[in-house]
Amino acid sequence: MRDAAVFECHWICDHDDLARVNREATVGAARQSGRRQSRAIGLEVVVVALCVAGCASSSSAQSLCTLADLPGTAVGPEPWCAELVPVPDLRSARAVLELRPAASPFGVAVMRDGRHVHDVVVTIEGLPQAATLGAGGYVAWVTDLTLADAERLGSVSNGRNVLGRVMRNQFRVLVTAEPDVDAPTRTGRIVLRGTSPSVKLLAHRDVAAAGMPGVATGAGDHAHADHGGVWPLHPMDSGMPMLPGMAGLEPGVAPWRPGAGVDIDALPAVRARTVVRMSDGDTLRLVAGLVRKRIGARRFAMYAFNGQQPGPLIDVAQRSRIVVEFENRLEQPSAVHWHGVRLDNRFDGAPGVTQEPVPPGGRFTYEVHFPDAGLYWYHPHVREDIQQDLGLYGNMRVRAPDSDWLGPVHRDEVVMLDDLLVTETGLMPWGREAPTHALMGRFGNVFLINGEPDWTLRAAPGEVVRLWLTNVSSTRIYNLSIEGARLKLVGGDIGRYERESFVESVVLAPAERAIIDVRFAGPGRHAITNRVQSVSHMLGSYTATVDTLGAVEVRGSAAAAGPGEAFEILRVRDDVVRGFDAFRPAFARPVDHELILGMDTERLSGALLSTMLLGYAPPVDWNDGMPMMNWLMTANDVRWTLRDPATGRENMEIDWQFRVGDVVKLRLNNPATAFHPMSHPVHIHGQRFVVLSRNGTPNDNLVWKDTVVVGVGETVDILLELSNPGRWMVHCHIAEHLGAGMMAVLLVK
Ligand SMILES: [Cu+2]
Repeated sequence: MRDAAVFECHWICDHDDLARVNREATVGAARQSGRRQSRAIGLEVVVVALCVAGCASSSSAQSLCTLADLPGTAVGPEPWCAELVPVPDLRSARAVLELRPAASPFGVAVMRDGRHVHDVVVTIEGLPQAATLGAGGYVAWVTDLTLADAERLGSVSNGRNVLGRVMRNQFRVLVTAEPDVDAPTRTGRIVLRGTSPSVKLLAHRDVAAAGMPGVATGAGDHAHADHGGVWPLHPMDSGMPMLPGMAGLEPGVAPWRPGAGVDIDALPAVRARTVVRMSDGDTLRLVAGLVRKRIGARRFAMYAFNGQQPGPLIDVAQRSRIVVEFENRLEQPSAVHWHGVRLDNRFDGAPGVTQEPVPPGGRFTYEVHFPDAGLYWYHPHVREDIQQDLGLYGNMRVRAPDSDWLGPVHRDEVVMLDDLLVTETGLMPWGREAPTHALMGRFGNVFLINGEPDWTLRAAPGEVVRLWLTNVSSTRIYNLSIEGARLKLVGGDIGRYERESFVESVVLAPAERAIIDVRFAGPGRHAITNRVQSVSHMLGSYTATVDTLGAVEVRGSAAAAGPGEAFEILRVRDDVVRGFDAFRPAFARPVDHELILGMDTERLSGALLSTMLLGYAPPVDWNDGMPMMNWLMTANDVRWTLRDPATGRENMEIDWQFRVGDVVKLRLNNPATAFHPMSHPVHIHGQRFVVLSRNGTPNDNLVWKDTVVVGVGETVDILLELSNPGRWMVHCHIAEHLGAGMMAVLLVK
């Protein structure tokens, strides 16, 4: 079983270190972006202020958020920290609010409806004895923005106060002097008050559109008509207004759709996925080509493997080796990457790193071996923003020798989650020369489960179905739940969790996997939903949003009892726990390497930089809160970066070298001070890692992973086992960020 002392030690030794590193990263990022700003728009004053705040000494080393020397300056990473200001006659008092993400097996703690779950810490100094104000003591409250709906957080005093849990989008925190310190309702005078960082979601509408990316279109004169089409209007969410100056703009690349000049009726109709059960040594022919697909009343030319969306489900036994003869019948070069599989480097399918791209009409033979049981997937590693989005994705399910590896269920369903961006006139075109949507990634407006817009699962009352989930979207993070069903989380990217847990929703970032057992109760039709709190950067507001992904029809006679009884038991997987034991001594080791996630702003105009500076970045991007700006920005306009702070090198300039057998601690730092900070799902090829901590809070339920989402203002420490020799990519799995340069290579000798 797990050694609590190791975690305790890890927690304590990491915490001081983390507060320091976070401040340094903040300062570093401010300095770096500051150099660029100064050249572009001369905002030295802002930079100096940021640096002073970042350099301020900590009065509470245990906290991420610190009482700064100057009032009104930054007190820590923006989405997690805010200042509480005193009322005028108590100027000596100061306080800082810290929101700590609650523990979650997904790393992102949200309610079923998408509200983030925070543990609140308030650090206070300089409050006078309550009696001097005629009060019995001080109490902290959380209220809505109008000060109504006050909810008691707890009594507080000078020092660090760990308070209750808050699940609100935007809120205020008050400290009052109460006659009765145990009072359940607020009657005393306010002494300190502040707002959640999310209140800073300022309206962009006040900013002129002069600095927008993109090029102006002439009325009726479409500059790119020769390239097979024109840019249609970008679909907009209702309630997501467009800036006045943006209506006449389009991205600075040509629009592109597949199948130009091809008669759509001559294309084969897309087929449903088949299961291909393969034994050691078997060969699969895998052909990427065009298909005709119908969604609603419309038909589109799309891509598919072997004519199927998703591509064939490869079902293999652990430790087997298969041969895949890939043929590219697309209009563009391609290659196949075997995501999460610790295979031989030369078959990793990373063009420019492990192989040349396969030209149209070309072939490549892959040998894939499967050392780990679990759920994996394959997709092209060339223009993922186009090829993966058009339907080139499929799963591999790797069976463990132990038939009871995951426990009994009635049956299994392998489920791929996707979203597709569709306009009035067809699929929204992609950028020919470079990806569009380079800011936030391309969010779709039609949801697909296993390629279908109206996927329906049939189940019996009491049935337990194991869902093997993969998120194949370009950028969308899901918060999935199923009405009328209970969910038990058993597995993640690479195998099982140490401990099974009941969850009310499943958070899945691009390329992540989850294995959940779902128990259905009474008969009826139940929606499979994605529930999030959507942000509008234009309005500065949050909206509860429910996307319906599919449905479950529960009917017929009740399912056999056995799996239903097993469902109620939460098992601790001792063999998984023991498997981590060899690595536990390394959990507390110093950080070996660090990557800072950010954006290079060299190519941006000064006016655009100034609009970005005003925004608030939520810790996780659940929706496209600025669809026009996002669409117009291409990978020619922005460059996303992984930066090694030790050398200053970025992306493909990074040349880290390791030896097989090395176990290294890698720190992924996503400073809130970056320009347009955004959550990034970071993927490492051909190896496995375990998430140790987020902002210093240790992970208490381990699972091997290959992809981890790093929220804005977050520092995620991972322990990376380098078991597999070769040149391996590390990159953001948002297709448009990868297309905008956010990648590096690790050499393992
Ligand atoms: Cu990214």
